[in-house]
Amino acid sequence: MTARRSFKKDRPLYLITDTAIAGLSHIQIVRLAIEAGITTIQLREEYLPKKDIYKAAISIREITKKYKVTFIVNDYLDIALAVNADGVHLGQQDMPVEEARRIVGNKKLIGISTHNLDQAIKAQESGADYIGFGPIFYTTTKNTGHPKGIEVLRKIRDHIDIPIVAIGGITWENVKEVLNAGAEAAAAVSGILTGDIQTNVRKFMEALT
Ligand code: 3NM
Repeated sequence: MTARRSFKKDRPLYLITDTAIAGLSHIQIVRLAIEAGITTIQLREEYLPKKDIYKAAISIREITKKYKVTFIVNDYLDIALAVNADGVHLGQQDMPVEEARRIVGNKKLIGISTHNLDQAIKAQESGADYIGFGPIFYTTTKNTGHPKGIEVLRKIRDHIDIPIVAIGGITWENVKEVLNAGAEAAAAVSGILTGDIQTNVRKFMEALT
């Protein structure tokens, strides 16, 4: 039995923060999303100095702990450890999962972004707790290649056992489709952060019930 926290089976929605899209700070985004019922949050920040990312992570840890929301830090394993986040999310260009595991041990989640079947299989073999897989649909938020679509998601599901977090162009209108195709959770940036965050989270939640 592992102490690592997995995705909530009930309404598994994974928000990735983006201050430019939201026009709000990370902590403002997180507060609104938690009030509306989000279950997992990833702090993703590509531009701020690390000390500011660390400060944001401290505040997010405080509030996610209070509301029992899973908190994952993108890219920065040291920040995830320093603030005692629930996990870290790595990219294909980051340190290998095995090395991250050696550092964080078994009590933290390690997720890794994947974009094809080979990467997904390798992620599982390397001991990742979950994969991000995408982009499922068209997205302008990050360039991670052409959309893979639902059929490829099903294929990935058939080949691996660890949880899949589907990502890329996911909205409250198509979220059910990706969960029906075998993803354990859906991750969204613009689908939650464009417009009214709380209305969007609630629409996602309704779609997932
Ligand atoms: N990773 P939106 S797609 C951060 O394919 C990220 O691994 C992706 O943003 C991947 O929900 C993506 O606005 C951006 O489409 C997702």
